[in-house]
Amino acid sequence: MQGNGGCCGPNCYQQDHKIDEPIKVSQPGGLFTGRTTFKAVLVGSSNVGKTTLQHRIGGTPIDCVTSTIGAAFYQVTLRGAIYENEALKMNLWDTGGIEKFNEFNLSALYFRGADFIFLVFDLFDRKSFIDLPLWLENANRVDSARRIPPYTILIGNKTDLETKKRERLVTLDEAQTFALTRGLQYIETSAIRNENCEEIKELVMQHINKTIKKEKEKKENRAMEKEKEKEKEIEGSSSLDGQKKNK
Ligand SMILES: Nc1nc2c(ncn2[C@@H]2O[C@H](COP(=O)(O)OP(=O)(O)O)[C@@H](O)[C@H]2O)c(=O)[nH]1
Ligand SMILES: [Mg+2]
Repeated sequence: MQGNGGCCGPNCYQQDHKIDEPIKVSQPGGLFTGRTTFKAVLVGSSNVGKTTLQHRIGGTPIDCVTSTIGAAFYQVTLRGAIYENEALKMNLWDTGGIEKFNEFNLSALYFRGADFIFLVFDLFDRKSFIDLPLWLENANRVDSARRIPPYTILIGNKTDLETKKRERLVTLDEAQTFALTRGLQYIETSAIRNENCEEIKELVMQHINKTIKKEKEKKENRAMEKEKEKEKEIEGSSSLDGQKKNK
């Protein structure tokens, strides 16, 4: 999955960052337990700050293989992982700018198996907020058959532009209501000033930890139910034995 020199697209920084070890990319989607790699995709209108956010979140850039869909991803290490000895990785995909020409129509390959969607809008570009449902529709349309829907974090970007003289064009209340009614997590950032960008990773970690915990509880409950059923069966058969002996 690594780059091999000169074939990289506009988002490739391979020359600047040398990758020494082959990077394992495990299959995304499905249960979180036992997984070490997760997939996240940046979505939203052009110019809202997706690429800047990707750079802020950081990681090792990986490219080339993705040139067919005009996208690139960074492999980000997640700290505070639930597995003590194993670092979790998040492959964070950027659109590579194709949303400019292909609005609300990012390819299925881009979304396939995404565990997280970072849905970005610009607090000073009203249209980028109005268009959010169309981006959500795009994401759901291409991957509607999946069992576990991706966890979506709505990101209102460019908080730094707010001054006494210049008011934001999307209020906090509006954005929070939008997120709440659709079950999304909401966060505001300034990618340019690197404010609140680390918190996105924290939200991701929190969700991973929560999901793994839930999966564990579910598994334990199922095991307990099986145990109870077994006990019932044994009780049933031993009372039958007793009846036979009494005869
Ligand atoms: N003031 C401000 N500008 C930003 C911020 N994030 C990105 N930009 C600028 O917005 C423009 C578009 O950013 P870019 O990351 O390319 O957006 P994309 O098209 O969504 O990938 C660039 O000029 C960035 O420097 C931010 O938080 N604050
Ligand atoms: Mg971009």
